[in-house]
Formats: sequence, C-alpha cells, structure tokens
Amino acid sequence: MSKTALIIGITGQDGSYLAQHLLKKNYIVHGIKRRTSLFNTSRIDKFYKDRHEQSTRLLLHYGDLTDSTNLIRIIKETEPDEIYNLAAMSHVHVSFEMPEYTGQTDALGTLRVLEAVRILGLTKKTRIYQASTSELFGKIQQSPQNEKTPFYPRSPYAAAKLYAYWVTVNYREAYNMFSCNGILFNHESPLRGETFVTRKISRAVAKIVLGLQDVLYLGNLNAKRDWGHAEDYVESMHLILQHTIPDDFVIATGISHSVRDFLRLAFLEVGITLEFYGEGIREAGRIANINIDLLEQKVPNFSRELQVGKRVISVLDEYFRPTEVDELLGDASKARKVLGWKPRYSFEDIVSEMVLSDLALFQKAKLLQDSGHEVLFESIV
Ligand code: NAP
Ligand code: G4F
Repeated sequence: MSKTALIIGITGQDGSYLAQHLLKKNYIVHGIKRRTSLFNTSRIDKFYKDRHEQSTRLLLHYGDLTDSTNLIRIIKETEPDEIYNLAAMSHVHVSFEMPEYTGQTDALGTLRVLEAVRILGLTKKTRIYQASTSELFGKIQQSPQNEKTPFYPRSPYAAAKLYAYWVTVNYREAYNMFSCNGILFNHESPLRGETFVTRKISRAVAKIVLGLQDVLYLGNLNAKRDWGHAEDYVESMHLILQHTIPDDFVIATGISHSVRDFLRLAFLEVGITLEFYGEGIREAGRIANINIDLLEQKVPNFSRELQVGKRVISVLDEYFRPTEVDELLGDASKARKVLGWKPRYSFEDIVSEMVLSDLALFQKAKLLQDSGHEVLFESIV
C-alpha cells in the first residue's frame, strides 16, 4: 500500500525536492498551490503529469494557509498519512514590510493545519511536519545551536515561526498528535528563490560575466550562515516523520560561512578573484584577477567588458535589516544519531552547482536574444 502525503507549499524550493523524494518512495503526493494570476508551478512542472493521466501519483489542489475551510476540505478529501507544512511567507527581510500577513500565514497558518487534523478526527492517522527554522535562534545565545538552545527571534518572520514551533509542540503534548518540528538551517539549490542572497549572487555572477548586469547590490556581507543543500534537507523531513516517536530536530551541516565567502567562491567558479575596498555601506568589490583560461572554458561568450579593476559589487543600505541575525551555526548531532541523517553536499558543491546552473540558464537566454528574440532577463528563473 502506498502512503499518502500532503505537501502544503509544494511550489516552493523544498516542496519541489520533497515531492520528488516522496514520489521515488512510491508515495501518492497531494500538493497545495496558491491561485495566482500567472503560472507558479515552474519548480514542479518537470515531474508533474496532467491529473487526467491515470498513472499520475502527484495531484494538485488550490489552497491557502489563510483559509481554514479550504484546508479542512482538502485534508478531509485526501486523508493523508503525512502532512508537510512547508508553506510560508519565507523571506525574512520582506516580513518587516508585511508583518501581519506573515503572522497570518506562518503562525496562524500552522495552527489551522493542526486544528484541521484535530477537527477531522485524524490525530491518530496523520503525522505532521512543521517547517521550523534556525531563524528562531536569532540573536544567538550559544554556539553551535542545538535543540536545547534558547530562542531569540529577530524578525516578524522568526516571531511568527516561534508561535508555529510552540503550537506544534503543544498539539503533540495536548492531543497526542504526531506533530514534529524540523529546525532547519539555511538550505539552498538552483531552485532557491531569486531574492535570497545565495541565488541573488549566483544569478548575478552569471549575468555579469555574460554582460547582462553591471553591478550586484547587496547588504550585510559579514553575516554568517550554516548553508546546506535542499536535496539533503528534505530527506531529513521524511526521516523525522518515520521516527518511532514525534520529536524536534536541528538539521544543519555544522559549518558556517559569510556572505562574503559565498561571493568570493561564486566568482572564483568562473575564474574571477574579487577584492573588497571601503567600509560599511561604502564597501564595494572589484575584479582583482581574471583566470582567462578558466573563464573562457566556462563562458566562451563572456563579456569583453570584464577587466581587472571593474567594480562588480556595491553595498547598499536598503538591503540591511532593522535587526539582523549575525551568525548561525548548527549542531545536528541528534539527527545524525537518532535518524542516521547527514548531509552529502559540501559548501563548495552548492556554490558551484548554483553558479553553473544560472550560467546555463542565462547562456540559453542570451543565445535567444542573439538570434533576434526579445528576452526579459529579469523574469528568467
Ligand atoms: P519558498 O521557496 O519560499 O516556498 C514557500 C512555499 O509556500 C511556496 O510554495 C509558496 O507558494 C507557499 N506559500 C506562501 N504563502 C502561502 C500561503 N499563504 N498559503 C499557501 N501557500 C503559501 O520556501 P522554501 O525555501 O521552500 O522553504 C520551505 C519552508 O521551510 C518555509 O516554511 C520556510 O519558512 C522554511 N524554512 C526554509 C529554510 C531555507 O533555508 N530554505 C530554512 C528553514 C526553514 P508560491 O510558490 O505561490 O509563492
Ligand atoms: O538569504 P537570506 O535572505 O536568508 P535568511 O534571512 O538567512 O533566511 C533564510 O533562511 C532561514 C533559515 O535560517 C529561513 F528560515 C528563511 O525562510 C530563509 O530561507 O539572507 C542571508 C543573509 C542575511 O544575513 C542577510 O542580511 O544574507 C544577508 N544579505 C546580505 N545582502 C542579504 C543581502 N540577503 C538578501 N536576501 N539580499 C541581499 O541583498
């Protein structure tokens, strides 16, 4: 018998990787996607078959975490063995601009999912995974951070996720539900949203070397994150729900790097060495050296405007947050011991994969442009 999973937030980075992981494990996968005026399924299109085809094991439903009636109906119709609540307004900086909506979705949305399962009498059948986050540690109280580290959220996003974390624990204790938190540290991939810093950098490297962008504008280059790969991290979500008891787990690599490290390595991938000058919001980065052989090998049609001394990075005030999470470093030893989980991708693998993927994307688009087509590079994802 196949198990049935419901992924809320299936159109996101993690939703896409998790759906593929569960389909490989022979699950029937239901996904909730939002109604949008343009297609929002680009991350799942490559493995989504039309629902009218008999063999399809992936089914999509329109829904929204802010709509209880709709959640109750979908959960009633699908009766899932496992629910993965990955849906969220997931951008920390944007949460300062949309704090109420962030609370509605990320905090109360989680409550709505838990309540739907309870109201429908599915507490014994349905296991629930809640996408908790290392942002909970915020202004860190100890390093590295593990399941016992006190939380100190630093944004409306993190405060909303704090509510979601505790309500997930509370429903476990109050109603004996199998509801678990995965406290995941940052995880990236070529499918990462374009405004998160890693993807913003990998896209910019590709566009700058192809002559499609002049300068990359960023905020705090000194922030440090424990970056892993989404493909590794979705495996942990599944393992958390297969465990014999419901529990909460930190998922991380145990290695931290700065935004500046990511930048340097991303440009090095195409043979460009950066040097930084200036300070604070006046800091910038320019090309210190070009390994022409490597650049030519990776980008045969590179822009001839690239030269030593060219400014390619500028720090801008507007990309700083009102309150910042300066550094995060996770200790996932509990997950390793109890679940047997460990990451396969290194930091270097992630940077390289993301830059090469964006290079391929923009090279294709540039070829189209060169052959006379109109191409809107900004909207390429
Ligand atoms: P993502 O790419 O931003 O995906 C978020 C998903 O949630 C998308 O499918 C989005 O739909 C959906 N969504 C947003 N608001 C919704 C609403 N009101 N109702 C229903 N669906 C809604 O995020 P991700 O990187 O895959 O992360 C997955 C989850 O893990 C999020 O909850 C995030 O907060 C959390 N998390 C992420 C990381 C990380 O480093 N990636 C680390 C820790 C925790 P659209 O496609 O229509 O926008
Ligand atoms: O890539 P970021 O936007 O990710 P952030 O804020 O760490 O949040 C991500 O990871 C969390 C897990 O810890 C998730 F819960 C959350 O949903 C999301 O997936 O920013 C990383 C760092 C920050 O310190 C930020 O200030 O990069 C710094 N940064 C510097 N310049 C920038 C920029 N971030 C963005 N997005 N854009 C910049 O221009």
